[in-house]
Amino acid sequence: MVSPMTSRRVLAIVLAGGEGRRLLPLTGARAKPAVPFGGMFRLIDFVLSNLTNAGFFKIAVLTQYKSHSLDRYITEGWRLSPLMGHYIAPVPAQTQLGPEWFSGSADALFQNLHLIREDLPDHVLVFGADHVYRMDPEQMVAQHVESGADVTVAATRQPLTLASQFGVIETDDEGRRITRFAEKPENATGLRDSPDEIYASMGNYIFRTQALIDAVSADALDVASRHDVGGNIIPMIVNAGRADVYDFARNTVPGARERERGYWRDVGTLDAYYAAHMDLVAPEPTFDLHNERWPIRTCHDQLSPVKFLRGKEERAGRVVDAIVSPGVVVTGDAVIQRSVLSPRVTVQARALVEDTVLMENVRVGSDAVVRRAIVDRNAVIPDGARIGLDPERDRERFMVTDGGVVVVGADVDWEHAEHRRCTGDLASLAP
Ligand code: ADQ
Repeated sequence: MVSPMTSRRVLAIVLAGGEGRRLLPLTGARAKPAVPFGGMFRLIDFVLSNLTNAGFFKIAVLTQYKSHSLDRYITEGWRLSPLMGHYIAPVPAQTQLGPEWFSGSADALFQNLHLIREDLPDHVLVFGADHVYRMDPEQMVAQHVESGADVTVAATRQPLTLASQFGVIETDDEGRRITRFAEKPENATGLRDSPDEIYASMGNYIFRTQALIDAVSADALDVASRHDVGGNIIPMIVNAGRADVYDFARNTVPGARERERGYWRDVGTLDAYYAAHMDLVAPEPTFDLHNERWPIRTCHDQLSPVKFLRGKEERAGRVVDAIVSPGVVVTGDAVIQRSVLSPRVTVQARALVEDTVLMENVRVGSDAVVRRAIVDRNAVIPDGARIGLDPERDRERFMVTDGGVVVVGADVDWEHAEHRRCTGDLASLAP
């Protein structure tokens, strides 16, 4: 693919093999990039939308962990016309140099160097698949091409308290060249102009092709390496070559409100995942899924329109500050606020759903209360159940995060004993 602004040949590689342990139970049966987000989307939709909106249509998606449904989703949902050489192709692990799975993200790149050699790009975009944001990658490519750096790393300011979750970047006085890169350091110091913040790598990189080939090939020979892009490849280039930073705060996309500028969320933990959903339903959302000029695309089966039905009492329900997906049915007098309802959710009469994320095909019974919760797909909340009101009782039955969010696993059904094994005595939840 020729970059529209710089006329350079560019290949995009999306790293989508993350296991997402800290998102369990949501990643129990699916890869992290396949985790649903915002009702209609999956996490991988954000990076693929950003790349294709910017005109990058040659994308290899490296998958690994629980990749079956992710591979199918990409193949069926994100298929591009092969005309003009366009493709978005999943590349599962285990298909390349022998039977081993990739041991780390750098190893995944090393095992797929043939993709790069076949395509002969000038530059390779290596982007993560787990983040919620809008970005025009073309603006980063333009800086990278102009500077001649071996690698350019996208970066954003994050709280110092989160330093151990990120690659932390130190730069020269101009704020351009990376002088130090520490992957997930335990003791980081804050920025000079803002001591409570660090400059964090977003896990999105652009490499000069030969610099990438040299770095991952050298890393593959290093038996002590963890074969990790952030942990090994970037520090190697910082020490031996030229690594620059791209300040994400400068990036703009058409149609986005000013308050969305710099919005980027690593939804790697359940609390972060929940908080990013609450950003969507805030009265003035910091991230708005509606933007026809930079759409986030997704793929779904045909779904019926949303239905709001009158209950027996002839009173209508109330839905405010909520995202309601197609196929949802809300019956009489139910109240839904500050919540995200995914496709085919059913909410029965007089139920209260508040500050909650309901995934696909969840059923909330009549008179049930669900508050500050994430409910995974197909779960059935019985009539009159109480979730999110009594932390002690919730902890007996479900996972409750440090931030106090109750997480109800997929396929939970109070009616069927076999599910009690993983979720406790669900039957006792009903009054
Ligand atoms: P992490 O997200 O913790 O930190 P990692 O688990 O390697 O790093 O995931 C990075 C990306 O690579 C994700 O999209 C993941 O799905 C994917 N991935 C991981 N292992 C893979 C494999 N073997 N094959 C294919 N894909 C794989 C990284 C950087 C930090 C940075 C944060 C930002 O290392 O420096 O700050 O991202 O979130």
